[in-house]
Amino acid sequence: MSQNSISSKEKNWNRRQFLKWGLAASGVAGAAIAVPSIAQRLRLQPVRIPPPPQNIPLEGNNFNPMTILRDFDYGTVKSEGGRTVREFKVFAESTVIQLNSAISFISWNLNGRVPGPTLRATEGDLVRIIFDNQDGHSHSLHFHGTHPEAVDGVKPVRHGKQFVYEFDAEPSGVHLYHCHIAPVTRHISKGLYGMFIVDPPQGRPPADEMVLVMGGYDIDNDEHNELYAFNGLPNFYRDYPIPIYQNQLVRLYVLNMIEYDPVATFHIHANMFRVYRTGRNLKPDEETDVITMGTAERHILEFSYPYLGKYMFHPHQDLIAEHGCMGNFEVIPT
Ligand SMILES: [Cu+2]
Repeated sequence: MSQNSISSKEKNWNRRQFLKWGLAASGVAGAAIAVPSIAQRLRLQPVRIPPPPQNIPLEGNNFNPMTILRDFDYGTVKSEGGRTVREFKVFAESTVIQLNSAISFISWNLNGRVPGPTLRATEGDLVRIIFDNQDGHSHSLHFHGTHPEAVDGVKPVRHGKQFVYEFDAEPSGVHLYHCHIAPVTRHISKGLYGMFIVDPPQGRPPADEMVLVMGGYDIDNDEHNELYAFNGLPNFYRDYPIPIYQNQLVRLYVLNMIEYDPVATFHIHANMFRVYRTGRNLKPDEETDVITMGTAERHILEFSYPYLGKYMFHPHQDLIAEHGCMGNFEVIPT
């Protein structure tokens, strides 16, 4: 959208946001010419999502992190007693994941992928998760958010059994679910976790939305991680950068599910992001370029890239990054 087509009202609003978010760090002189580019960043253009790269070799895996990235499971929608019900089917099983050319790993996972499906509802919906444990071990699904004890998911669901978790989707924000059977460290690090997004009733502004879940793999059962990954496979987005369009608002739902390490940070190169902590607010809490997350912490991060090129993202504990938690955005022209 050209500068001329932005109304004066929008210009004023953009300027207020611009000042509020402290984006004028480059100085007053920069602010005068920066307004149109900030306006571009502020959703005044339609959302454009690049087509995913084709012909990515799966190396023997039956899931693709490039698909997981923008894959949201809204469930089967029904209306019961005048309210919206979202029914999700989740099954646990064991599968071998090829973590790299040398290391294969027996994962315990949900719906055949690590992380499990990104379940998504709107605040106030009734969610019904039909959990089918097809794995040889007992597992459960424990959701974060507000719900009664009976569906808190700490009781084992034995091999071959089903359990139905049903509760109101609340509160809005970005949450998670994971197996809660002891030792939880092992059940989680084997791959039994996923994201649970509860959208606010009014929604969020249009954006290129994507999910990044950080996980660790304890290959030799020594309670230390030897490998790490975004969305299941180490170094996948390092080797296959995520395409995003220049000046397109990106909304990143990021979750730290790394066991055995107390915290992981998340950092993007050559840019800043706005942080919506736990996705609980429609206004940003801060702007930064690195955020620290303990295990199970999650946030919404928003940003857009003004310059073309390839930019890294990774935890700034570089040991974690160097062992698989490394990726790139490829900023391409619209
Ligand atoms: Cu389990």
